[in-house]
Amino acid sequence: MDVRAAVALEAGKPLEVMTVQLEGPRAGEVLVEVKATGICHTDDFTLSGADPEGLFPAILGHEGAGIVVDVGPGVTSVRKGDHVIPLYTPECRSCPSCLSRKTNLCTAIRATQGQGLMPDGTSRFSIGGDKIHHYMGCSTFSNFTVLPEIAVAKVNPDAPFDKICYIGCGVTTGIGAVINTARVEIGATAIVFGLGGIGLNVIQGLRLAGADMIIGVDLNNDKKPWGEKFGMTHFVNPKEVGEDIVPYLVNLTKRGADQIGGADYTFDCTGNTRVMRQALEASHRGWGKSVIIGVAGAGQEISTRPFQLVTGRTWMGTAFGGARGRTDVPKIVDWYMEGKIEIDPMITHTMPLEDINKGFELMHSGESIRSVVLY
Ligand code: NAD
Ligand code: AHE
Ligand code: ZN
Repeated sequence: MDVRAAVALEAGKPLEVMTVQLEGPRAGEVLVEVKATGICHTDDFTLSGADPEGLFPAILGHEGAGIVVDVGPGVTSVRKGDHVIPLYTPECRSCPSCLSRKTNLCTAIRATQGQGLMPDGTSRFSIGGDKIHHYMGCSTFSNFTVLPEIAVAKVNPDAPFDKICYIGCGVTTGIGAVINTARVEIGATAIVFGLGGIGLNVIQGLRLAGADMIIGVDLNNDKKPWGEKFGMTHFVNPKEVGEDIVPYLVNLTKRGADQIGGADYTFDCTGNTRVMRQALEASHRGWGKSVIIGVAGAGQEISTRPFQLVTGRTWMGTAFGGARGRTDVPKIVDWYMEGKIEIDPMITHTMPLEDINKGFELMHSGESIRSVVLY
């Protein structure tokens, strides 16, 4: 069938909206009509050419919501008409990783997904007979896409697509990093570096978990009211501190008789490796946990003095907030429907597919929190 998609033809170039061909679902696959998709910083990262796994031409987008319109042979867990969220971290429930119960990183289809292909090693997208790569197993910058059955979460059909698409990445990543990865407890102190589409969801996750002191760090002062809206108690702009940010933050978090300082939990939501080091070193001696969420470009590495770890800090990372998609995503949609979490105010801009490049510009200028494309 002919579908409308924003195609990444080359690294560093704007997306091109065009008609492309999509083959129907094969065994174990589903055809989804995408109704809405968010634009995540990771789409921009891959489009920039910094992603070691970046392939071109490709149809990017991994934060969508839509309706199943067809299923291939053998599909049993979803049917036509189901409302679903595509999962870039699938949940097969039978691979060694899923069975371990120690990780959400299902390995069933990771190899082909990283090559921009469906699990059988082929692509469903083409233009004039030439292959176009899938992206993160989702390709939601197309009004129709094909996904493996294990990579869709069936959700409440009353939930609005234009809001719950954000649960496909940003909301789940931020809240999940707090709840699943760091396992923050009531009364904790925390520092969140980067108050964008992910960082604000870390902040609302910290509020949900009952953290006491929630410090937000961003170079952009416009992010201060945004952080406060979701539970941030203190804001720090590194450009205005006038000294090394680490001792400043350690001093700000001094508590108790020993007055050592450092936050119980810190989160990098910038993708900047220098910030990742600051986040680790601003965590508390003896027990601080620092979670890397940001994605860094090809060739970049993190470093610190091993003494930072010898003295009890833990450096950890999270993908998709440690969430098991088919199990956890429907629950997060329900939390939204029950008013336990907020999404609406974070979706600052919406646009038709034709204007998708505007969404990337708004991200670059820092004007948007999340832009959502409505089909
Ligand atoms: P965003 O562009 O919306 O937000 C980034 C924020 O960081 C902005 O507010 C910016 O002003 C701030 N910032 C940039 N440099 C900074 C610095 N040196 N110090 C303090 N603040 C700084 O991006 P986003 O959509 O929130 O994504 C954030 C990061 O998380 C990206 O690297 C993205 O690729 C990554 N990500 C990871 C996962 C995962 O599963 N691990 C999921 C989604 C996104
Ligand atoms: N492909 C990149 C890394 C990109 C990356 O880390 N992706 C995250 C999700 S970011 C969502 O916005 C992720 O889930 N990683 C785990 C995985 O298996 O891809 C690289 O460096 O090669
Ligand atoms: Zn994302």
